[in-house]
Amino acid sequence: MSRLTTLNDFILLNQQDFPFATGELSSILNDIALASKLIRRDVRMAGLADHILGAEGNINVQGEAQQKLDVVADNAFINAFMASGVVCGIASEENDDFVAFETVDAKKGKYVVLFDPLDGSSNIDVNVSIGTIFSVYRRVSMVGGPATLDDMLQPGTAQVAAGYVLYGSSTMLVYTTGNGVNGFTLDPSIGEYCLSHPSMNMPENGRFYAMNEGNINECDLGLVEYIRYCQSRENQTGKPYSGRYIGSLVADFHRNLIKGGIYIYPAVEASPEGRLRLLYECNPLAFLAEQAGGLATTGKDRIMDIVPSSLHQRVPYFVGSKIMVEKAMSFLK
Ligand code: FBP
Repeated sequence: MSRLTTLNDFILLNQQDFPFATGELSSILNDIALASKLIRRDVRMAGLADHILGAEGNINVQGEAQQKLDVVADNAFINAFMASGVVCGIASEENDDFVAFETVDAKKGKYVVLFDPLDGSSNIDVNVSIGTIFSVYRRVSMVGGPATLDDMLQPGTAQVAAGYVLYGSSTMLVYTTGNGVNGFTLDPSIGEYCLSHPSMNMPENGRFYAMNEGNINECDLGLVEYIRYCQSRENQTGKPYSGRYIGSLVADFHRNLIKGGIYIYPAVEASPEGRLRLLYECNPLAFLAEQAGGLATTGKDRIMDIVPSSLHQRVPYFVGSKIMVEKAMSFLK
């Protein structure tokens, strides 16, 4: 039987691929793995432990009712990064402002991490797959000083690593450092993430489309036409595509990464700029999509070229198989 490749093995084996290889990025990836194991433990206990299910009682900067698990997950990641000594600051969906870590060690950190600690919050209480999304940048501010807003507001093209954790029937960590995309499955019996999906490639075309069609009457006419095309026999399969919308971006993205497909969250009346957040939802998955041969756009522009203007800015999002995203954009044109 071939030897299992653990996440740590893989990181060390591939460290030389990373231009600034000093082991610091490796420790950030290991911190993410550790925090995700703590969250997985709570996710699995969700129905049995009072401190996990339901609303926390606060409204976050997004105007959404914070779920207890949102806060548990947020704290798990902040604690992991604060203790690392290589991360000088973070920004997350659950915090109004970015957080610059105060300790002397942390200020020496060369990286910032932006993350959505718990994606798919509306699915927590109904036992549907949820996830964590993360994006890592080298700071642009002076090492030794506090992290700044400029460190957070970098275009997606400046990401040095990005990925997600999917808490589903199994727990998976999928990430890129700009040298392809690899997936690791957590083996609970040994508590290790093991390489299960090496060199992931998103099929160029697919037959799954994911969109909240409850918004269809508020969409751009071109998009309505594209959804009709997906439901027609005109597409490359000669059969209607299958609609698959889990309502957890990470889970929908993961399916499309493996089987091919498109995920769409357009600008709608309720969210004129779109619903999804550029910095810690769209940019990290765009980096993965492009590294796996897919595309990520606003319907017009490449997501990773956008120069961010605010921490929680939203954008319309079209991500998935190259041919499907190009087709959707042709309808929007
Ligand atoms: P959260 O990070 O707050 O969960 O928001 C993102 C998200 O839940 C995505 O995971 C999902 O695809 C989308 O919003 C669902 O939105 P809607 O309920 O409007 O379809």
